[in-house]
Amino acid sequence: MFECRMAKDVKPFITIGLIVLVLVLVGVVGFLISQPPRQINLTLTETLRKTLTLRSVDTVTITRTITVTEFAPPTKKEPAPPRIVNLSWEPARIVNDKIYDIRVRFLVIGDRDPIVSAKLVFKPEDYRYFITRYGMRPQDYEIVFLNDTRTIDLYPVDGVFDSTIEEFTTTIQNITGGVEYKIKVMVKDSSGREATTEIKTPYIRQYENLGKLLYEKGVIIAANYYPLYPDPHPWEALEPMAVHHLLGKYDVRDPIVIARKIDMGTGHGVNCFDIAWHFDWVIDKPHVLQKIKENIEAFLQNPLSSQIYFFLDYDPSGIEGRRPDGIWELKNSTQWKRVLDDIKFLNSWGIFDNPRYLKIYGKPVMYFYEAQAMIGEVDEMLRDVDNVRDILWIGDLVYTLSEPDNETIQQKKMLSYEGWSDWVGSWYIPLEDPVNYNFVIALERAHRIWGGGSSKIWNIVCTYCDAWIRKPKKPNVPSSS
Ligand SMILES: [Ca+2]
Repeated sequence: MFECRMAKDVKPFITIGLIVLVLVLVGVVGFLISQPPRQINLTLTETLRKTLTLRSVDTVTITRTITVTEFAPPTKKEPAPPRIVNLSWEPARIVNDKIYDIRVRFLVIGDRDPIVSAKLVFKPEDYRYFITRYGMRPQDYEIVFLNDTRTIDLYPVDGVFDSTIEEFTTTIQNITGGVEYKIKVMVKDSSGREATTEIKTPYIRQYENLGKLLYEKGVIIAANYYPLYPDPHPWEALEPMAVHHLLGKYDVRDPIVIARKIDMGTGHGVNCFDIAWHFDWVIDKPHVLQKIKENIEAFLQNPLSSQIYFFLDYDPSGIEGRRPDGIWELKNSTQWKRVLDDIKFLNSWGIFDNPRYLKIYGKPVMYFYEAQAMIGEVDEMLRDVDNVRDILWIGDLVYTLSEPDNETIQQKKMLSYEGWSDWVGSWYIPLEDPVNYNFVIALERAHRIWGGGSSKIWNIVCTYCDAWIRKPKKPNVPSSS
């Protein structure tokens, strides 16, 4: 009874005490919630969760526990590898368009530890697709693309590896060229963390531009350039070929092929490409002509094309009325309508106005293939062409083997053009002495006869052609040869 009485007396106090305790605990939890998360004592949170069974408090506790986990003090962060910044190059020595030396610069920024090493690898771009795609012979690869690879240990500009930030610069000298180069940089910090970055140069010439030097001296040397292969003209159509192209059966649109041609040509004195425009196998095939146009445009878009001149070679196969003996006797303008259409097309294309199109006396030059087969109203035809565009025509007139037995006719032909050529292809015609063995004598004889006593001439050599320009009408162009 006493115990019951005691319990009865004490019960209200216990109830009040429990309520007070719950309120205090709720207040404590509320206080904790209002505090910055990292100040919460995890042990206290766990204690509260174990002590209290009230669902509402338990929920609050769990919520805070998750929050505490999110905002817990960060674990120690692993430093990042160093960063390579502003890797760049610039030419340091250029002679006649050839870059011999380049200067490379970059900055390295370490995250925590000092930089302890830096290395640079300078190596040619890989062009082994010439072997797989063009059929270049593997043994020719390193004959064409010389393996000029350098590995250079670098030291900071301030001389010491002692900082998280180091600057580097180096000069690569006497570059072989003939390729694009990769410049790869590798750096390391004192904890062994590494970083690598790579850039690529444009095509760097192998040879100095000797063609430019000759042009400046008034000598123009041209080589034929065929914008045909393999589309629209497959290489296979040329088989069997007596020679291997070092580059294989290349694509004339390939920028490396174009750069190699310009580099090798100008490096050996050529300063002009005589681009074959028109051939009898593309007559009346507009899509083929369009392809040739695109191939020429690929040439003109190449960065090296600004280091050489060019002009177009014109094939007159579209002229009507050719006789069985191969002669075109021009009698009326309907026969040369095709020539006018072609020149109109070229003029509207804008090709003559390209700054690298060869001009003599301010006129765009064209080579008139088979001019020696034209008789009759040649002057009238060329006058009609002049009304579309004033062209300086080099007539394909004189063959080394030609006998000038009718000089009157030949001299009249010459007067129709502002220049004429001696096609020296006869040297490979399988004839006996004297022409085949005394080619130079035969050539000099032809020049003496056909040169007509020109004193100041342009001398344009087009592979198998010597082109002669009559005595300049104006003295404002290079005229010595
Ligand atoms: Ca330093």
